[in-house]
Amino acid sequence: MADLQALADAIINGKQDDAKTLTQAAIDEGLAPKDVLSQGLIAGMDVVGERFKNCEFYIPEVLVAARAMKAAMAIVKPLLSEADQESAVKVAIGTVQGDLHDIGKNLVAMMLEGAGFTIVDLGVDVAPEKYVASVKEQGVKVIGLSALLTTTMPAMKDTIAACKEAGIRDDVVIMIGGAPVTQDYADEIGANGFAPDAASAVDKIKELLAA
Ligand code: B1M
Repeated sequence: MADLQALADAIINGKQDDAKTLTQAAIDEGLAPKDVLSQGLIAGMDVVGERFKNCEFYIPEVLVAARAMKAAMAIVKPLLSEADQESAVKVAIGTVQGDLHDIGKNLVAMMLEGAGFTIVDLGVDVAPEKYVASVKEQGVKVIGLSALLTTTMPAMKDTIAACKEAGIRDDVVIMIGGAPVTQDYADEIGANGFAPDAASAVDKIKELLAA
């Protein structure tokens, strides 16, 4: 019988081959792909996020877990119905204009993907208009802004201003983060939320979407 707990454990322990084998076995046994995703893969990444938040896991453990998740996702994703795929909230994430740091941004993107969100990765040095276009053209519901330089933090404010100017500010949740960023800064520039690390970013976005 398909063992979704073993699949979750394979994700937690970053065992890529086991994750792929157990995912394929569950699918071959006739389990619904969305159950394999939610009760196996996402359940595993939830534990990874929790351990990262509690400092029981560090960045390397998160990266290998995310890699295992990605490998297993490649099996499940094509099998998800269109309805399942469309119901996943789209998050556009990028490092703001002028800033090339992407390690933290990628970690946040991986954790969000692990939590079941669909990620539109806009990359680094992202101009405000690109975020706006992702909302208008790709149905993005959450914008995630990452900045690692004090000199590029104002680009977060500019992006929020661009969203207002384009008339889409009320249609999106805007999340910010990065080493120099604080909750006070989020309040000051009118972002919806701030998170200090990747695992908290997942919790915060869920909280903001539920509000
Ligand atoms: Co740069 N750099 N760097 N750098 N770099 C810092 C940030 C710096 C603090 C180093 C220092 O001086 N001590 C300093 C900034 C000073 C400041 O502004 N106060 C600095 C500088 C000055 C520069 C340059 C200007 C150096 C130069 O050229 N003179 C230059 C700028 C280039 C540019 O961006 N235009 C530069 C370049 C680089 C490299 C290219 C060499 C490289 C980046 C490689 C890459 O990212 N692909 C680099 C690196 C690696 C660093 C340090 C060493 C590490 C950053 C990192 O990846 N941390 C950094 C010093 C340090 O932090 N010790 C430094 C690990 C990562 C997992 O953490 O990104 O904070 P972090 O992400 C966390 C959280 O912040 C949060 O979750 C993540 C995971 O838990 N988070 C979010 C991040 N984004 C989030 C978004 C969210 C929510 C949470 O919601 C959307």
